[in-house]
Amino acid sequence: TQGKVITCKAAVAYEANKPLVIEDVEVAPPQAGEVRVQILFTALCHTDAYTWSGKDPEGLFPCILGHEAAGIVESVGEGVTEVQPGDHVIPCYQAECKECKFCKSGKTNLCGKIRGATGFGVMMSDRKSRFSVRGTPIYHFMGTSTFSQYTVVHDVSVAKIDPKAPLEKVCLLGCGVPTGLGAVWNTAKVEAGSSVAIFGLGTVGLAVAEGAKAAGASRIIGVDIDNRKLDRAKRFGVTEFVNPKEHEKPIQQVLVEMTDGGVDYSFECIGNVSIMRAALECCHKGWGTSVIVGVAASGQEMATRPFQLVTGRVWKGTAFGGFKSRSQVPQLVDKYLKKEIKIDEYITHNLTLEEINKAFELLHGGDCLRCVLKV
Ligand code: NAD
Ligand code: AHE
Ligand code: ZN
Repeated sequence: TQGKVITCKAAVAYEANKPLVIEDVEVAPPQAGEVRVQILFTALCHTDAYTWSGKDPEGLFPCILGHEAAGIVESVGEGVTEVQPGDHVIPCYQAECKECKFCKSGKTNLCGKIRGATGFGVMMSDRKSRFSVRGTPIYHFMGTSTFSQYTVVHDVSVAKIDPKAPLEKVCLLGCGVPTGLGAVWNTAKVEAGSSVAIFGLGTVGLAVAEGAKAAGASRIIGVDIDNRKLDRAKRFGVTEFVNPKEHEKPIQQVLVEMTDGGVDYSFECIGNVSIMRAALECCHKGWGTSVIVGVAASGQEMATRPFQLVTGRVWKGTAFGGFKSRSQVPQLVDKYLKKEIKIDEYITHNLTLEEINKAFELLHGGDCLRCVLKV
């Protein structure tokens, strides 16, 4: 297949909110600096649903969504040295080139090398797509497009992992689990003995709880409007549960009263701008730090009294939990193999690529954390 167009199955999003269509898609060979990957397993993340909803300013249609996956390198383009056919890999929507000013800064995991192309659904070299259906180009998504049996990614967007790792599990290390763990370990840098509040107990919020427990947090307060989240959250380290619907007072006031002035760290894992405000305002005066993880729709803006920051609270955000993707995803795979981090516990459903529309329905159902599709 090397150097040839591959025809395979992929789920194409033709329009916002219209069911995805399983199509025979042509996938062009990788050009210089690109890698063609056979995707074996992909999960769905709420960010896929967000872009599909039409609210993402970078959402382009028709496209192939998907960014939490694992697979095997099928072929590589000219000049690619770090992976070769047969390598087991996780595509990384946050690239790491190790050369750009972002990568060299030591201050961020964001990479600038190809971000200018991925937001436009194309590859960097010729600003074209490698996907087409009956001659019509189909846009890439987040530089990954994993809802396809084969995809083409930039070489700076692929992490080579231990071939012993089960791909049907470690696909989750493409997004949600690292995002939550890293928000705690890299972005907030939670210390032992800290109090933590987590708004939203989906996969990302539960991974925050897991990370906070590992960091030795003394109180881990889960906040969710769905009481069914409670039992599960305890298994991930949540020590107390608050449902804002069961309180008359604003939720920030409830938390401030519970914690003698506020929590040391809070995490917004929903994507709701009024909860982002609550998450900041439930932090302790003088030092409390709030981390925004949730993605809010186009046009949404946050507000708070500047006095909240003047009096020492800190507002931060995180992408992929601050992990440098190519360097650190393989380390997370090793941690899973050593049973130091959970993955299996986040997988509540397993389906096939053909059943992807059902998988999106499950994602909105409340019981589902991650649904892994066999591609
Ligand atoms: P999810 O939908 O599974 O979890 C959200 C949780 O929030 C649910 O349990 C829901 O019941 C709860 N919730 C909804 N409204 C609420 C409210 N008003 N108050 C309290 N709880 C409420 O989603 P997820 O997959 O865990 O992702 C969470 C968010 O993180 C999404 O916005 C996603 O796009 C974003 N995300 C960001 C990054 C990043 O790098 N920054 C990475 C992955 C996901
Ligand atoms: N196009 C979206 C961007 C949404 C966003 O912030 N994405 C996160 C990852 S979410 C993964 O589930 C991210 O990494 N952002 C940094 C980046 O470079 O995109 C919008 O709303 O504009
Ligand atoms: Zn995601």
